[in-house]
Amino acid sequence: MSRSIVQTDLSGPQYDAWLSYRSGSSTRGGVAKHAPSWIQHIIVNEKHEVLSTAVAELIQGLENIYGVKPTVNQAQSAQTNSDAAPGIWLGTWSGSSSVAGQFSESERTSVQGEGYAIRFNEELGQLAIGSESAQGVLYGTFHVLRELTLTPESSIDAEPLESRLRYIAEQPRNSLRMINQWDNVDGSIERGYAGDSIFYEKGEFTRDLGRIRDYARLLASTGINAISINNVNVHQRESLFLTEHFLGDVARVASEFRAYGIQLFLSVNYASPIEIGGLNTADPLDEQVREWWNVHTAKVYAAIPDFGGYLVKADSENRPGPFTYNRDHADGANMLAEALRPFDGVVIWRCFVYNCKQDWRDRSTDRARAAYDHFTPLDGRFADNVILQIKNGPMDFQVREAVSPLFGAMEQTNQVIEFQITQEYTGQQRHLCYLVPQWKDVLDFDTYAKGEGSEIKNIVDGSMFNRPYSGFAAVSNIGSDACWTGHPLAQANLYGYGRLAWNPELSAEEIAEEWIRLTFGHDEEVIHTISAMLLSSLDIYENYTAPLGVGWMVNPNHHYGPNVDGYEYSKWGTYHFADCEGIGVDRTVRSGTGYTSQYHQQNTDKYESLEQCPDELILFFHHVPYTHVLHSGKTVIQHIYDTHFEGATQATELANQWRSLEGKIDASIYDKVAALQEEQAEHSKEWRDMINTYFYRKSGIDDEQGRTIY
Ligand code: GCV
Repeated sequence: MSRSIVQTDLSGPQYDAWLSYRSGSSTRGGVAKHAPSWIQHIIVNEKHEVLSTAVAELIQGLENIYGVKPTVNQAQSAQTNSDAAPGIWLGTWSGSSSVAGQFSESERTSVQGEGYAIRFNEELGQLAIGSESAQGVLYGTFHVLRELTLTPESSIDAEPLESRLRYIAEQPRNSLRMINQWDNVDGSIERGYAGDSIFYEKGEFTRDLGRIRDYARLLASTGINAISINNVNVHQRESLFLTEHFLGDVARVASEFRAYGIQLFLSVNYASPIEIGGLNTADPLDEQVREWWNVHTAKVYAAIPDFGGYLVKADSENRPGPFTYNRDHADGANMLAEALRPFDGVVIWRCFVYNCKQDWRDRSTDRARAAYDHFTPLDGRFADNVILQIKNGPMDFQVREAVSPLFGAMEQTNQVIEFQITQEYTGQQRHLCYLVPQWKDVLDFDTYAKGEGSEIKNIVDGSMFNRPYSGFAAVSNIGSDACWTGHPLAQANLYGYGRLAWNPELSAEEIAEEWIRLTFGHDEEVIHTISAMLLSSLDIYENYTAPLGVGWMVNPNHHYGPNVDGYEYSKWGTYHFADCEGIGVDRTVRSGTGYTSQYHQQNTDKYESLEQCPDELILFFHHVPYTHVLHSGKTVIQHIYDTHFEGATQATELANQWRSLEGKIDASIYDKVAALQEEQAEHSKEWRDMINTYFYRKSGIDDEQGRTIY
């Protein structure tokens, strides 16, 4: 039976993902006898769409976990429910005195907005889930369901469930927790590796809103509260999303997400006034252009009163932008901000702006420098409702690159960090690559913007510079595939992203274990094996692909598979500069592009110095001979050989680890992952051999261990 609330053809554990709740029930024989009495009644005394969602989720979850369908007393006056009645009480502070009464005033004020508090009152047999907002109640509800699923049968006796729920209070660390879809209206997904779009088909919006709603519940269960539903590369037809032609469809999708507390955004084409408005300019200072945006924005809000705002990719990779009119990005963003302000909307303006028509002979232009050079001079000029969206690194979502120096460089500007959940450069959901450890490294990076302790997580949560808007955005990895993400274990990245956006202090290990238990249950061997696979996967992928932070080395356009010189002589600015003497990009101030100076002093010093630069980024910052000795004691060339042999061996081990779980995992998931791990093991050998042979021929230096290099 599908766990989905709405009817859909898709069903089963792949589709249900971490919301199957079957891990709780599968360990129970005679489920109902373990159901505590308080789960049998749900009491809610307010009418609110999101509270109704919370109730529906509770019913579905409890039924799956305990085999008992709770009764619901909904939207009745408080008098008809005795305040002493046992059950699960849901409500907001202002709407439900019964729920509010379970918490002290200081407990209530300690959780604001989307934060929530949970209390189990043993005497009354009541579980109260309360918040200032309906969204908060929904998040609290998902927390309770998670807790119920995460409590294995064996530990229920040891630690009663009720004591785990005695008092919980959570507050999201980031106000914006956003997903970006790169879906096109023709049904394709730019950099999508899990089937077609669930939003569009053949130039129109899908009629299958059920699948969209199921996506909304997955996202909301991890704490996501915003989504942009179309590709940042906005083509002609998607530009029409702002018009009557499509606004009804956009509004229908918005209402699916609204039910789960998720606000809808659109990516917009900067040149819309020309492309669909009939004007001959998109100059941000032109009165007609400004008026065009004002009028169209008002129409969007007429259709969707709680619309979030616009996401914009401008002057980037051949997309139009204010540069055409000799205006800067503050002029462009502020024009849209003005149109959105009356409705409390925001502009999310991407900083992925660089010269994509470079010449490899030109050693002074450095793509890594571009975002900082373009945007830092504009600090203080952006309207309050503009947020800059900055990729985690200065290049483009490589398996290893430095962190963007823009974080901490613009004290008067709202910033969100952009991650890529879709695995464009990290194996395209054909290879296993759990990305949470990479994101953690970035978030924990100390920028020194205000001295020691100025980690990126404290900048993007808005606290360091006291910014009104802050948070996370990430490119989604889902599509129409039955398991959503192509590789079933890639669900862990979507789950992990949401959990980290809510609480960046969670560890990669904690998130992995939580996801495994929710998805696969509590068998210790399953948990141990999958956890080991996930946690080693990023290093393994790095081992057999581009070495030491230099990046790329992929086939052009589709970006899958090895091609060392694939981008070396092209215009994209993604060079490794390998010759017979050495390899790497000199980004030092002393002799290179000067990129290292974009960091605060402590980091500039670290990266500028060959001695201090960490091994894993040495080729990102320095051009060195193959005989350069790393901190590890190995030469660069020997490191390349060793990691590539090791990486391919490790990829084979991943396949073996998975095979050891046969019979312990749902067969459809088992088979799918087994096939993918075999493929990864094969493809890692191709990477190994292409890279090793290339550098053997370039350097003429033998492998110390005399292994086969073709
Ligand atoms: C949506 C990279 C990707 C593009 C993507 C771009 C971006 O260049 O290859 O597909 O475009 O990043 O982030 O805008």
